[in-house]
Amino acid sequence: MRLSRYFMPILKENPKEAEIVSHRLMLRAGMIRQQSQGIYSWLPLGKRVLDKVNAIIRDEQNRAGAIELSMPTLQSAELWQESGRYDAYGKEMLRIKDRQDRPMLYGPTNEEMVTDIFRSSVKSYKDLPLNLYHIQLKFRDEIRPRFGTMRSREFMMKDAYSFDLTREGAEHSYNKMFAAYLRTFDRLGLRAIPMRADTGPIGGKLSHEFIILADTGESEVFCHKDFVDFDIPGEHTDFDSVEGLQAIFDKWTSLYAATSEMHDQAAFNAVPEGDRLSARGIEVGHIFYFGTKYSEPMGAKVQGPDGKEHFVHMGSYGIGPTRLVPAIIEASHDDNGIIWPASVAPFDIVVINMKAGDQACDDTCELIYAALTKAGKDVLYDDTDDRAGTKFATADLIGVPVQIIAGPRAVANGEVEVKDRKTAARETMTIEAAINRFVA
Ligand code: 5CA
Repeated sequence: MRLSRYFMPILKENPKEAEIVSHRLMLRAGMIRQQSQGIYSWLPLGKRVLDKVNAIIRDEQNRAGAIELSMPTLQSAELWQESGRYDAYGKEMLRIKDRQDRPMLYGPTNEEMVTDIFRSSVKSYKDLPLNLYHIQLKFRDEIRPRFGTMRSREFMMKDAYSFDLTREGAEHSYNKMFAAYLRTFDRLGLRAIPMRADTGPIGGKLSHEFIILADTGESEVFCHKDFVDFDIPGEHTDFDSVEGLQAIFDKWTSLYAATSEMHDQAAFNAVPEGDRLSARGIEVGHIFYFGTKYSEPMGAKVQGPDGKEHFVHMGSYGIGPTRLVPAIIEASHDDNGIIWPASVAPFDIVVINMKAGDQACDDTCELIYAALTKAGKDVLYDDTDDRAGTKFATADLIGVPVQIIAGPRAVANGEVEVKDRKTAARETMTIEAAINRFVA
């Protein structure tokens, strides 16, 4: 992508409305724009990051055996009247009427709709277990939308829904998502700790929130500090192994970890004082097991091996991609801007032409840009005629992991500089060496 032809509206000034660093940096880097309170457009740079986050989420959902579909944002009120949640959900639900005066709503979550899909076609235990997910916009009319896309009214959610014949089966489904979440957040460059949590309007007795420790987090959390160094389940984890996944779950729940709603001070006091971590955190995921809470009122049942009908046991599993992007920034930035983990960076490399219009600089940059693009890298080429200082500041602000800098003096020697955004280490090398480093 040539910067001169791209749309990346950088802000020079610090936006006054942003209270936390991630919101400030997302606005300054031209990633998002607020359209009305708590409702955002994702501008091209932000969209690239969001897509990369979603690709990792999708990859790990698929690995764990979940199957992607797509459900609409608008739902009929009837389904919610069946489950009994239509009145209970309260003011957070945006209620709408269509031209025939039929009550509709903008979905805050999809338990009812997915249960309706399930009951219309699954009739036998032989079709279980089943886990269906989608990545779709949701709307919750939050009282206090704030911190940009961290807590917005319209937001994106990956929501998965599992169906099993028995409670034991449902626990295995829960453990699959538990392990998939550990892997997902790790690949996003984050350390997320599962904590016992309040189930709120989704219901059920068992749930875990996945929390990233951050000073700007909205949740108050308490946990054993060893979680910070626990091993993440590997790429070859067998998601069909009941014992294997139970062992992962048991290990990751063996020490104290709870959000403030579930906090038990006496149990926390039993943790040796030096091992106690009492901090603030960002909830990036939440998983639930709620048994037959929706299947019973909505009549979602299958025939079991005993020939009888059984209401299915369900769980639901949410991740907030539009919250994850600012959460990653909270965890990884410096005074100059964002520092993206390579896995979600909007571009892999930025090529900075320090003197656009100078034939040697232009030729060198074109050569590098073409070679790296051909090798499958996402390359941003800063071919604008801005001052070098402005270009460096922009490259640091948008946090691309590698900068290849071509200035007239180095280029005259057949060389460029390669700068690592995170460490700020700079290396001078031949043009060929710079290309070869990234065309492995
Ligand atoms: N149906 C269940 C799981 S599929 C559910 O709705 N769970 S939830 O309410 O906990 O939301 C799941 C995730 O969505 C949260 O962990 C959070 O990451 C994200 N999320 C929830 N509300 C917001 C919001 N207002 N802004 C941004 N992300 C949000």
